[in-house]
Amino acid sequence: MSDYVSNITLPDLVERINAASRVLITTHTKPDGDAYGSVSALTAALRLHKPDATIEGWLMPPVPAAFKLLSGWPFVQEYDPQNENKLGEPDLILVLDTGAVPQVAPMMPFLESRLDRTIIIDHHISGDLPATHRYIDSSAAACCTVIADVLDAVTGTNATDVPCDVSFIGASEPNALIADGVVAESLFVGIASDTGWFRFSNTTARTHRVAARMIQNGVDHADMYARLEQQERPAKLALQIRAMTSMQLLADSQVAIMTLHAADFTETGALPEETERFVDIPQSVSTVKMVVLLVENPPTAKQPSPPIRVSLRSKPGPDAVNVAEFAQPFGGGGHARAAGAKVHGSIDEVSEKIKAAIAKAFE
Ligand SMILES: [Mn+2]
Repeated sequence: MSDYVSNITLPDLVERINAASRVLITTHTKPDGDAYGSVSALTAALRLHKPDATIEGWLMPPVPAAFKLLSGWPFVQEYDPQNENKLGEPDLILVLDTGAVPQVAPMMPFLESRLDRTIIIDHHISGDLPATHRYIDSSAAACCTVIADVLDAVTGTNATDVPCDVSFIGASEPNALIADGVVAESLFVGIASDTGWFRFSNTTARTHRVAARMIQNGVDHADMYARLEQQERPAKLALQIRAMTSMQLLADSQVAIMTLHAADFTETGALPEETERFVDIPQSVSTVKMVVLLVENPPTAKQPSPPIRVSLRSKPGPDAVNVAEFAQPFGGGGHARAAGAKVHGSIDEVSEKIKAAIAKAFE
């Protein structure tokens, strides 16, 4: 949607936040670090700033276990239609890090009748949630960067869009809500998470300036990395070894394909969701343009013969492969650089079909 832009100014947004007495803050399903950080930072900060108001932060489950060990977790709660009543009637609803109806689907019955008092605060480029007000900054790497601006505006601090002058940043701190340790840690989680720890192309000088303020306020970035990114189970590593062992290079080493069988899960004790990021590993090989992971999920009572899960990735750049197009004949889809499909049949049958498609695409 091309009209997914702000229709209120930052001072308007601040005025509405200051005027509200029952505020509900929420975000998208499957909350990531930016969703968690935005909700916990804003909830904790507004409780400090508006001690007489009721401020609630809701995250839709499932919430990754690592977030529950962070300092912002006690400030939020897991969404349950039951706690809609406990809050009382909110006079302001802030939807953070999304403006897309499918991403807030479980809450739509609640939101639908309250769109007049709902404000989206987001950094994405599209959205279709018909909330009356939007504050959108698509140049921000993370919604947490936008939240930092909002908190500075709430307190009258002017620290974000200034030249990189650390003495200025330090001087501004006494007035800033982000001087609070919980707020600083939460905002850092969101910024680190949405920028791939400052590696992705969305990372700018502004991103680093905001993150620098968090570090200045006591965030230990190495400790945060360990707590967020080094939390896997040994079973996942055992499964990763099997995925690596299965790897074949095809089409003059332009494609890497890995295959995991149901037995690989039962024998290692790993879970189907623990294949996350395996597709990134073969991309370290210079010639590899595309990575395919084929997964035969173990059968469950609910799904006695689950489909084969096909995950596809392409490196960016001039040699990029459109993996969404590749997935289409298999009934799949996704993004140009990350796509997938679920294909019925035995793993050997699906593997043969995928390999034939690879040979054709790279001939
Ligand atoms: Mn985000």
